[in-house]
Amino acid sequence: MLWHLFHFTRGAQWLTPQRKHNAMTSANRPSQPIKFHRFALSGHCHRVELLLSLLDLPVETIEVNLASGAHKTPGFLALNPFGQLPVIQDGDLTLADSNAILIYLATQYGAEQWLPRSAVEAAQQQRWFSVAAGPLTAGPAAARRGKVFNGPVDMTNAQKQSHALFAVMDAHLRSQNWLVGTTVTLADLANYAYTAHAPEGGVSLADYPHIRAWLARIEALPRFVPMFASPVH
Ligand SMILES: N[C@@H](CCC(=O)N[C@@H](CS)C(=O)NCC(=O)O)C(=O)O
Repeated sequence: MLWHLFHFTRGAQWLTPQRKHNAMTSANRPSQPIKFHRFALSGHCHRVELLLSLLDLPVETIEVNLASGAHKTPGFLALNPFGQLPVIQDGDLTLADSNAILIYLATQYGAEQWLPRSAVEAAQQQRWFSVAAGPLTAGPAAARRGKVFNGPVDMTNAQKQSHALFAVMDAHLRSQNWLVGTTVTLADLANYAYTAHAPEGGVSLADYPHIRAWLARIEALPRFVPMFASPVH
């Protein structure tokens, strides 16, 4: 509790009064906890965990062990035929895909302030979702999968793609605090975990001061929760 209060006061400077209010209370609450199927070391899952926490929504977390193939069992494939995490179940709704889940939660639970309003900013947010599903996954997430999970990854290529992406992101964040517009949006949450944990894949963030400052701004948000850190070597 004290930890949350500390983060609330540290991060509140980035929020408008309405956002400060909504960061602590949701206009609309689910009648029962949202079931959240996840793997704790997955950055795709972390972005959902982060928004669930920022919105202070009730959650029942269901751990799915990727290592044992639990995501390819008939029971799990009935939830997501693509056999991937994360998945949420909210009442009668079953929904997969991390970025789709972010949009759903923000829209459904009265947290539109996380969504850009203008056509241009909505499009820019979508562009950063595409970055999260594209180069962020092919670069930093793949390099981390190779190092942390010994996955079959072309490390040279993944690390090279990571630095190409981070050079663009760092230049973008030189002149603005957030990826889209002037306040934090879902675009920032979608790109957070695999960027923050890139060093676990042998991709240093030392040359990207604007990215590091942006990560710190996200970590200062009220009710921020980190992803479990893996060793860097
Ligand atoms: N587009 C999906 C990708 C999710 C994804 O790649 N999840 C990984 C965990 S980080 C997974 O379930 N991998 C298992 C597999 O693809 O077999 C999303 O954004 O949710």
